[in-house]
Amino acid sequence: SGKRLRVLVDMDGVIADFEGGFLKKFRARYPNEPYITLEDRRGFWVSSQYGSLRSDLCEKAISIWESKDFFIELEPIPGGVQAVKEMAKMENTDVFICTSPIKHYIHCPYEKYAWIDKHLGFDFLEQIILTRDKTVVTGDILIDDKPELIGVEPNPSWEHVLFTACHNKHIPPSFSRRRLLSWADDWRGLLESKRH
Ligand code: UMP
Repeated sequence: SGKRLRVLVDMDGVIADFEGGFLKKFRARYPNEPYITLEDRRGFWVSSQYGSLRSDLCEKAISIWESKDFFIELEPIPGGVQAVKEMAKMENTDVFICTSPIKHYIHCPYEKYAWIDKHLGFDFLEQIILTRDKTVVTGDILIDDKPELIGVEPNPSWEHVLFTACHNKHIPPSFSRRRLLSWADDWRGLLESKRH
């Protein structure tokens, strides 16, 4: 009522298909190594699950997203780009893309900007927040597939809405946390629920 709504939208796993892009490039680069299907993914950290499959697979997994062109070539998650464009055009609504770059910084931050330019347009570069700690960013909602968002701020201003991904879909429903099952789910209703 009278106030603008600030929506923070995560990038990897929410609008850009990190998991699909990873698996495709891992299999292409390491055709003779075992891999984890998207159906069998558990836990946010791909590197941890690969490392538990066989210890040397942890660094092989990391080599994939540290490579040039990994982030820019990620496919959009179905409906995500359209939803973000639509919410950005809504009255009294500010949308920011809030994403954590990897610390191997030679390609990733640049390619995240290039991806947003390519899929959401040059003007959307104004809306990018790169941070490793999302708890210090203020907003009304954060749509993110990472189950645990921790940082230096113990009481973040946003409500974390868990976006369903292959790695988190087995986490049991919780009364204290809402989910968005996909971009076909009712994200408009979610935003409306925060305007009161
Ligand atoms: N990431 C890793 N290791 C993994 C999986 C992902 O470093 O096993 C990176 C990729 C993304 C970042 O840059 O973590 C996730 O960012 P957010 O989706 O939390 O913004």
